Amino acid sequence: MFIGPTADVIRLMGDKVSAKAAMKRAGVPTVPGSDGAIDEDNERTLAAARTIGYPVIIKAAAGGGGRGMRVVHSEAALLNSVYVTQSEAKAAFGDGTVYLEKFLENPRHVEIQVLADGQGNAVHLGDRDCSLQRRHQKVLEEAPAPGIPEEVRRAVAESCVKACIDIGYRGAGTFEFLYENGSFFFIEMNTRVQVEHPVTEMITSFDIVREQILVASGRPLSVKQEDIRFRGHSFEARINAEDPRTFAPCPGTVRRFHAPGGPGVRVDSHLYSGYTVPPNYDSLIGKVITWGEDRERALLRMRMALDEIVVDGIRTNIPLHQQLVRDEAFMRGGVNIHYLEKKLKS
Ligand code: MV4
Repeated sequence: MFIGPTADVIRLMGDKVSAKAAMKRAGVPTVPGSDGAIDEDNERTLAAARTIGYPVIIKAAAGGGGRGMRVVHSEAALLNSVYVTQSEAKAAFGDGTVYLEKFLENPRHVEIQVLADGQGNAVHLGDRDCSLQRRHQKVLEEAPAPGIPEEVRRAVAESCVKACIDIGYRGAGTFEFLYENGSFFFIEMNTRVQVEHPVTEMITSFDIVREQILVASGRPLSVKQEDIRFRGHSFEARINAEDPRTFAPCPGTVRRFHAPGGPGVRVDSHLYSGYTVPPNYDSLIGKVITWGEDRERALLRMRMALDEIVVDGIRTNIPLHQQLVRDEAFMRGGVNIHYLEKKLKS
């Protein structure tokens, strides 16, 4: 049996144009854009971009995760960029459909976790901030997203719940948003459990994977929104087998592995002393997750956990994490999606 959302909904969300349209209809705030695919009518395309205002971003409907996108700063460059993006999309995804959006210059990546049973019931499990990323790979995530007004937070989460019911969603899902100047803008929906789900489990004490399996087997959701209580703060450091300078994957044999422990520390990993990291897969080899009564305490625990963890014999990004948890801007909270790459360049 397939455990997850229905095939029609997976297809719907895989097409970013129809996903966005469905979310907009349901009342989820979306990025201002072309409201549909770009067609052959160049005057219409130019008019759409003029209405949106430059800079605009051209995105492939079949893209996602940072593939098939192009930023345009002036009308003079628009039509050629549309053509190039369509050609690349056709070659990469077999679908040349593209659409336009206002390009947000310095947003944060904030996402909402949902669970739905496809029987008219849906809940949200709050938000996560995944802005610390490099080349569209998330590095260090947290929940809740810091510094968001509670009213704004609640409104966007409730819009996601409504959208789940409207589209008949079943399973665990994530609504991805850009957050800039106090507003949320939907960009994509992920129809699966994501790597960073543990930070949500830590602040809700709710087992997302268990519930996903239950709703997939036809059970109604086991909880109502008012049963879900949010407590404290959580961080997740993704541990990668990679060169700390070049970020090239570094498979090999782990000589010594020691997992950090203690209250508020969770480690999700298959590592053991003597384990060989094969070269065939993603470089993610573990996740260090911490919880605290507040952000500062969760971060202190992460600092201690990263000082305690031992992964000898292969190169990892642990030194990067040790730097990040002492970074002043990160400690203040709320850095944007460009922060890590800028910091790495300097
Ligand atoms: C954007 C954007 C700015 N404005 N859309 C990149 C991956 C894909 N999921 C959407 N992405 C972006 N869409 C508009 N209208 C900036 C990005 C983006 C980004 C988004 C989330 C996390 C990291 C990112 C890194 C670069 C660009």
